[in-house]
Amino acid sequence: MSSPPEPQALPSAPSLSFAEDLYYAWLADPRSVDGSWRTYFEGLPAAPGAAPAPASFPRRRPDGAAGPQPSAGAGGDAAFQAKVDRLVQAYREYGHLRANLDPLGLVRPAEPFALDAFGLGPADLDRPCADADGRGDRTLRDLVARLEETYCRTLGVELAHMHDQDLRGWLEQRMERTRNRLSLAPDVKKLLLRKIVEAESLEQFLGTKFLGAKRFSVEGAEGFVALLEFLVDRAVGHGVRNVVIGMAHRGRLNVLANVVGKPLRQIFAEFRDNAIVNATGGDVKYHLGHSTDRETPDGVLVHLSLAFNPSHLEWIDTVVQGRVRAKQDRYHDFERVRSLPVLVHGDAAFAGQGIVAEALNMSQLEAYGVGGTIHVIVNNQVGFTTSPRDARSTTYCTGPARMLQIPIIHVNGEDLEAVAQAVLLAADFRQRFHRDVVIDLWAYRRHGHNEGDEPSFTQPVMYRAISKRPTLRQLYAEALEREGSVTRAEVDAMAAEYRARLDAAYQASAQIAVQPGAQEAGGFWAGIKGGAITGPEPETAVAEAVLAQAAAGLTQVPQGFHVHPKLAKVLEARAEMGRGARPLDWATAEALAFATLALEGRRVRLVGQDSRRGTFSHRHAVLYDHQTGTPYSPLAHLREGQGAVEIRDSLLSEAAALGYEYGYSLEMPDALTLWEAQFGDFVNAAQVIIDQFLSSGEAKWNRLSGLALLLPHGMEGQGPEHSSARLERFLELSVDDNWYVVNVTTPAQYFHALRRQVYSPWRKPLVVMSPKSLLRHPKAVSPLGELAEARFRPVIADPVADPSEITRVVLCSGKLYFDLAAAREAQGARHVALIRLEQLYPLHADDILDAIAAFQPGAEMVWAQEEPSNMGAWDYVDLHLSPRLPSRLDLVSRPPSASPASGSATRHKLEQQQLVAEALGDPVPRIHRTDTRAAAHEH
Ligand SMILES: Cc1ncc(C[n+]2csc(CCOP(=O)(O)OP(=O)(O)O)c2C)c(N)n1
Ligand SMILES: [Mg+2]
Repeated sequence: MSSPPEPQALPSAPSLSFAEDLYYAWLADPRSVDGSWRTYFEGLPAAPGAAPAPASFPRRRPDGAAGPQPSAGAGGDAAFQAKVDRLVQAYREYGHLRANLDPLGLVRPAEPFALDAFGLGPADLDRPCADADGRGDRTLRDLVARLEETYCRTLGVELAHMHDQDLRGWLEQRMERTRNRLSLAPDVKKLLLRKIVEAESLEQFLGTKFLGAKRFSVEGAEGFVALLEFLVDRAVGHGVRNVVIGMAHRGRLNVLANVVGKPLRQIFAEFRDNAIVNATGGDVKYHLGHSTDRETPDGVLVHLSLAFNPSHLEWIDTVVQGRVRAKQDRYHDFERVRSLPVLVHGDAAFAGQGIVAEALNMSQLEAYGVGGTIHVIVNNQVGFTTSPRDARSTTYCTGPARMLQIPIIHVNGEDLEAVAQAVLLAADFRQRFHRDVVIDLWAYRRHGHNEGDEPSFTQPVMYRAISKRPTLRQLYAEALEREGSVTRAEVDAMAAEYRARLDAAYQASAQIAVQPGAQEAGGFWAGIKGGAITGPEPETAVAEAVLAQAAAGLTQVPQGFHVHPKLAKVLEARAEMGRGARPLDWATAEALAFATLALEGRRVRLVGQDSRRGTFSHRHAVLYDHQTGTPYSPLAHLREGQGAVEIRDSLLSEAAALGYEYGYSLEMPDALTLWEAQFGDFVNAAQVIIDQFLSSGEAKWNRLSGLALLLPHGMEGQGPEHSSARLERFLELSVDDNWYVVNVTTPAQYFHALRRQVYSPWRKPLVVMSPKSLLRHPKAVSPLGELAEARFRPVIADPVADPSEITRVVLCSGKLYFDLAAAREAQGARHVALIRLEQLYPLHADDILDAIAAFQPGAEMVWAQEEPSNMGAWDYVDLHLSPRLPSRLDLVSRPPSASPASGSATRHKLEQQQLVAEALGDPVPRIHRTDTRAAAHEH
């Protein structure tokens, strides 16, 4: 099938949108375009003397005027042409419903369009007409044939949801001019066949050598492996040099072996389970990732990574996107065209998991753009045992993607030329428009969900059809043989050659031990490590002169920038703090942490809900011109050549947003990456990212992240959902130095904790129970000197005047300290010492013991927390610290509760007063029971 001839060569090689703009300018006034373009447009095959036929919908025009009205076609009959235009539009919008997509033939295409529904009849077929693009087919019959081929063969493209006419027009032109078909050269066909042979052979080999082992075979969708290979090739042709792939279980081993190039012997060793007992637990083979540099046939090097991922379907999506963003930032890929995220989805997962919609919604946001993600859905028309009718309410599994101005390309996975066209369209669209694109590859699943599963219990009809279906390798090899592109002997040789590789690798695999993927070393990873954290706290102090420079920068705005009158005072106060004229508050210490890192050339990225201003209106890291609304961030303009500082508001998501920053941090071990929750309470909307990635990523995959989580935490009478970041859950997951959990009490401590993320050799996530009331608490301040001299202190001892007076030691953490200190002062309770556990994990028990060593051995010991006894740090402290203390540790807390806090501010106050009094040993009558340990045990 050849494409229609071009009318004549374009005068130069412009971008299509430029040409389109010129075209509309020419329509409005032919003299407005220069001579060669005028000649070109005049030569377009429209009716002589008439303007070229218009699009069947009003296109966006440069001057904003309405599009041209339906005009006479070649036959000079405007009414007829209008009917033709409607027919064209129907093909464009609904043609995909008629495409033959299901290789099993069980999902039938819709009925052909009836000409009479458009007021047309058979007699019209031989009438001359113009198509909607003004390029002209000779007759309606020609036009219909072209539209049938374009939209209704084995490729169906959804674009009716696209109202951006520039994008849509480009797609329509691309598809209609090529009839949506790519004629493949014989060597490309052979390459695709080779991939299919490899895909099938690997699965069959695994199936026989490791009988009954789960491998989540790609069989039934082998075309996917060819698709991915072709996609990488096409992307490289567009200048892409980094491809990061995120995908679930199905076909993963095949992608690892046959696309990403993980050595087969390593994969077989994992099947043999030659595990060596190592410190970390590792992961199952079909979750492991791999990276490699591959050379394309043209000699171009491309870096391919398949991300490690958990079972949780779709939760890898934004992790991959965050990684790609970081690569783009690091390599100054400002157009975001040299690194490409490819996300591979299952049909049930794409339709079902809400994080997909979150990820799609992020795609055009400045904070998150990656220049477009290419999504590929391996649509085997079933999810475990669940049929599409029970898995989604949308026509296609791609329903959620219709929210974007992007094409959704449905393709029959057994027609490899259509698959190749789908890839071409997708890659070209992404590179040109920097938007996502979706390929829905229709296929089937030859076996059950896994290889031990019986699929005919639930899908008997489908599996009868599958059992009769020849494999894609058979079908494609036969087709190529028939057309003479390949001989039977060549196919046999391909298979034999690959089989020999499989056999050799299998032999070699017996001697290989399985180890978790090695963490990267060298380059920006040099000196960075995982594992046990040892030694003293790293140097994080900053010379006063640098602090002064940083502080001065924080308050600078460009000439003519109108600072909000109220913020002018805030900036002035910050300047004073920077000069040491008044103590530092929380926001200024944070800004100084960011600024000093930036001055030292480090990158800082903070994204969270309303983080630019700060939920509690304390940060003001980005200022808005009071007259124009233009944003300006002094942090980003401290000096030439500083590290980039990017502080952005996130979309209203926790799951996708946190996953994204985690991904970013994986690629930026030399930067400070932070994510902030609105209130810490909402972080549980991202629990999967915490459980599956942050806490366990090092143990499972040896992947290191230094992401900092800012989770506003603390009881201030704001109710059950504005009080608790669920400290207890983080502590429950704390083991093997997998992260830091802090609940610090001073701005200086916060400053050092943030800088430690970059200057410690250990790269670990940091969970900050960040404060709300302390942001403005007059006592929660630090002298500038604490930034210039000290370093992070996991424990803050109490420098009481006379240690021998102490009969009661209260251990606490976070903001409660200030309530206790105020009450102690008010009561003149000189017998009470307050020791602050600034870092709960890793717990520095020795420092705590040092802090109490000076006191009398028989002193009472209390753990005081604001949280109910079944929450907060109590269980953790009791388990890990109590056994090491010289005397019994008692608990003072709120009583156990299903909800973190009361809805009544009054009750909160009463509870807090009682709690504080009891912590200090004041035997006040209580409204509630306080022997909460006993109470907890009674239940
Ligand atoms: C978040 C999540 N929920 C449930 C599961 C269990 N699960 C594993 S595979 C699967 C079906 C997936 O179907 P689909 O997305 O169509 O992929 P396929 O297996 O068909 O390739 C389910 C429900 C999971 N892995 N992740
Ligand atoms: Mg499926």
